[in-house]
Parts: sequence; C-alpha cells; structure tokens
Amino acid sequence: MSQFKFSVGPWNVHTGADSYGPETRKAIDLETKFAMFRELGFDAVQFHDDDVVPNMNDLSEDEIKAEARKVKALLDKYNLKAEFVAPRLWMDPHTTDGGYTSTSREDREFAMWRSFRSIDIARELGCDLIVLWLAREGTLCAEAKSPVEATQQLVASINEMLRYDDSIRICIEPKPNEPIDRSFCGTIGHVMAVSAATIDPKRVGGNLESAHAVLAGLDPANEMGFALAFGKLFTVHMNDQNGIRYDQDKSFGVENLRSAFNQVKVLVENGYGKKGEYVGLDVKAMRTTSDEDSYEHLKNSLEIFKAMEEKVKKYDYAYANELIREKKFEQLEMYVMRLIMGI
Ligand code: XLS
Ligand code: MG
Repeated sequence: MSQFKFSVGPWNVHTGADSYGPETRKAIDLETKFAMFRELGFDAVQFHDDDVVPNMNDLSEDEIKAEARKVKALLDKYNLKAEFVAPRLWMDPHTTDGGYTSTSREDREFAMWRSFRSIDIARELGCDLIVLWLAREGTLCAEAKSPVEATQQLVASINEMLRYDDSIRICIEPKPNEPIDRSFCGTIGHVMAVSAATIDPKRVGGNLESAHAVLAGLDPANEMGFALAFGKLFTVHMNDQNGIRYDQDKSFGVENLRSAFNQVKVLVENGYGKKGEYVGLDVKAMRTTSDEDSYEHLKNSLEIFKAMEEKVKKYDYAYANELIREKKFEQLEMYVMRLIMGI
C-alpha cells in the first residue's frame, strides 16, 4: 500500500504522434481515460485548460464555466478529483513567441485571458492549483527579448493571477529548454526566486519534473529537496530521461533507478503529500506501443514508484547514519545499491 495519492494528465495517454511522424495509436476519449485512470488506482487528474474545454477561444466566459461543469460531473462519476489546470499557451497561434513574455502586447493580453479562464475552470473543477509550464517563455533568437524585462513580465503576470483570485495557488513547472532554446525560468531555483518576488510568495511554488531537472544537468531529488526546504513543492511530475537530449517523458525509474529511489526518499522523508499534494506522473508511451498497451507506461511507473517506496521503508537509517558519521561513503553507496538490487 502506498502512502501517496497519484495523479495523471489525459495527455499521458496519447496517439504517438511526434515532430517527425503521425499517429501510431487511436485517440481515446476523456471518459474512457477517466475510467481507466480510476481502475489503475489514480486519485486525481491533471488538466490543460483545453483538455477541459476544447475550442475555449471561441466561447464566452460563462460558456467555458458551463463546459467545465460537465467535466466535473464526469470526474465525480469516476470518483476522481482535479489536481490542477495549466493554460496551454504553447499551442496557440497567439503565442508563437510566448505569452507572458511575448514582445507583443496583444499576445500578452491573450496569455492573461487564458490564465484567468484557467482559474475559472479550476474553480469549477474544485481545485485551487494552476500549473504554468512556461513552454515558450524564453528565446529562439537570443537577442529577441530582454531577459530582465521578460523576468519582470513573468512576475507581473503571476501577480495578476494572484489578484484575480485571492486563494488560487500558482505552480511553475521549470524546464531549461525545448521548445525554446533559452528559457527564462529553467530550474526550481529560478522558480523560488520568482516566487519570492511576487505579492504573495506562499501561494507561488514549483512543479518539479524529473526529466526537466535532468535536462538542466541537475539531480531531480536535490531539486525537489530545494523546493521542499521552502515549503514550495506544490506538485511533482515523475518520469525519467536519458541524459541531455530531447524531452523523453519515459516511465518513472526506467533509466536511473538510484535517482528514482532518491526522489521517493526525499518525498517520504519530508512529509510530501501530508498537505494533499499528489504524486503526479508525466510519462509518454513509446511510439511503437500498440493500442492495447496504451496504459502500460502508467502501470510501469506506478509499479516502480511503489517498489521504491518499499525500498525506502527498508532503509536502515541507524546503519546509514553510522556510516555517515564515519564518512564511509563507499560502504553507504554499496548499502544503497544492495538495497535497490535486493541482494
Ligand atoms: C512538457 C511538460 C508538459 C507539462 C504539462 O515538457 O512536462 O507536459 O507538464 O503542460
Ligand atoms: Mg510536465
């Protein structure tokens, strides 16, 4: 039995299309996904704004809320909660060069409109968390934006969201690159600095994605620990990544089991989940995966996470602390490796 509650986004089950080729699996509708998420043991669903309300650009504010209520009813039917809503700014023709940090005032206004609507949708779904994956908030051409002005624009945009709803929480998901070349908010350290500069820092935290930390050349468990130290790890995106290359969203733990162990360890040790935080997955099936295996990567991620939880429970702190006191790190390392290998 896990001590954690798990969440997943509908985009985790996808058709296999990538930048270089078309779909390899059939699309699955939202209700079918919900039913399967519940069966697999998930407690909550993560959403993009337009996962909840497709074509939202064409609808009025009231129509958007009404559509969101339909999805809330569907969640209730499967006894699922909504964890967060994330404005999907990177897909829209208005935001080809970013939203909050676009050099066009019209684009920035559009980004705020989508952010306010995301807050409305979150309210209808019964959640208080907005995730900002700042996909295009950076530059393709290094000279195209001022990093100083852009950082200030980001803080100002978050302040507007905090003012729009006085109990909404904003959670930045940092990523150093992709789809942009240079991101303005690439690591959890950046997120903590942005949080501190807002009008209500306790309502602004981070969503640490394992793969994004690896892409920044950093250790996911340490990055989680950094946010935990400030009480600002609002959620996590657990997955895995083979080094610094395209964003892979592999199943949790399949590349680096020791890193997976340490991520679970830092969450367990610091009471993550006690304030209602979910262990979120952000994983993608391989392109070669068949229709009937559309959910295998979710099952695999949960199985590996829970297996690492068992390993953490077995961790002998008295023995480890003794080794730490004597600085016997060769022995400590091998103790951890034996624990993970089960030998
Ligand atoms: C992409 C991000 C994305 C967000 C959700 O790299 O991980 O999937 O988590 O918008
Ligand atoms: Mg993510």
